[in-house]
Amino acid sequence: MGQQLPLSADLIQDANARRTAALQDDYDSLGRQLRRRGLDIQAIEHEVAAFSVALPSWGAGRGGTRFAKFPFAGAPTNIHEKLADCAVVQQLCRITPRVSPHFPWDNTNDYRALREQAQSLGVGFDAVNSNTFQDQPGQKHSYASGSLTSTDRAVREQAIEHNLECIRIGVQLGSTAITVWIGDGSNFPGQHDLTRAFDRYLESAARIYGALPQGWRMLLEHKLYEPAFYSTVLQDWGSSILAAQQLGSQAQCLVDLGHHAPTVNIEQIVARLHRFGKLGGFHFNDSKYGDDDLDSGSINPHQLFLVFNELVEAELNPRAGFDPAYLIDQSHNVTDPIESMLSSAEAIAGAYAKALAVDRAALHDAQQSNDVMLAFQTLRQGYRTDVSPILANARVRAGGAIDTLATYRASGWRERVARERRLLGPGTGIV
Ligand code: PSV
Ligand code: MN
Repeated sequence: MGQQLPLSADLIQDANARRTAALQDDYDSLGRQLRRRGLDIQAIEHEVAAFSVALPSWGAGRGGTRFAKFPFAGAPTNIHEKLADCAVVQQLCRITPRVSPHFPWDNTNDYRALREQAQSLGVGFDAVNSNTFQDQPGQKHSYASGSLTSTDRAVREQAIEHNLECIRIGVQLGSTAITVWIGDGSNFPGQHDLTRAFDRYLESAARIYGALPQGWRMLLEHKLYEPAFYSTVLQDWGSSILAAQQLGSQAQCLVDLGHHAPTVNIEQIVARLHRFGKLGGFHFNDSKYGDDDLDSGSINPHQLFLVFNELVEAELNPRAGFDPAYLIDQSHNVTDPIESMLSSAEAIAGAYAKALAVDRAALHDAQQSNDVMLAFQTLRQGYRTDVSPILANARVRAGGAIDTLATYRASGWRERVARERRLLGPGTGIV
């Protein structure tokens, strides 16, 4: 099947033509600046061009909060329309070539056809996500008292079977990983036997792990709290790595940036997980208080940079199985989700480019000689670098837009699909 990308290539080219001279000017100036620091702009651009982050199918819609969901004209109403919106993001920014589906939200009756549709739109599929944190219409057993960790064997079996079904769908879509996040936990002290609940998690997770096809990974996602507010069964990276170690080499830990207490040093968690070969992937978002919903890099871009600083170190010192799956996971409440995903992809790639703009040799020397201020300033110099010309140049070379937001708005995509798609009503939010 041939490719039929959602936006016209001429539109992108015309929009770029008006901005090419300014970009070249900025790129040359940054190149000179980096050269004075002993860094090669083309080498950094090369790394950035090889970088990609997946899009969440659920991020194409307005996730809302637990209080409300505000509908907007042209919102996608099914996985096919979500794919089309994600393809718009990819066509403009060229670093989001995969979509991560979530089941049963993205259920459809022909996954072969879905895969073909994705291919023709210029995208593929990333990790599949299971959902045992909600009851579905017609479901036999409720997850009100837990899923993989329920005290009721029949509930656990149902939750396990759903995960196995996700793997089977994933095989058809060309995925090679399943991300398992459960909402299981307790709201009252005494409600759960904390040890036995974790035992049941390990037992259920082992059944899912046992069904992994060759070359697949199982990514375990921990979360401090919510929807359970006293304890969650997989609450932190400690529980996560213990489970991943017990399950085996195909199990790794997934770090969702919003799933930690506000002052936790996430970059150090990244370093620890990597040290033991258990850093499986990321869900990128940002958080001001305790949410996991805000756009990546919108609140604490410095933290994002420090995470990527550890990832660049990890690339230089890879451990067996190091191949982190990067995914945006955020809930867009008030923006056009395409605009949020474009902005987030840029923030994430930008944090990576800034980490690449650190003079590593100088940093390591300063660390080794305990020159505290020089180490700090060397790192800070990378963070201060305006890497946007590198990102824009990499986009253009791959066929994307210099100014993704302006080009998207000029395309009239949302207005066009608003005429074609049925309007979703207001609703309650997602987790
Ligand atoms: C839970 O808060 C989470 O981060 C998990 O990754 C879910 O699958 C996702 O959000 C979507 O609700
Ligand atoms: Mn997540």
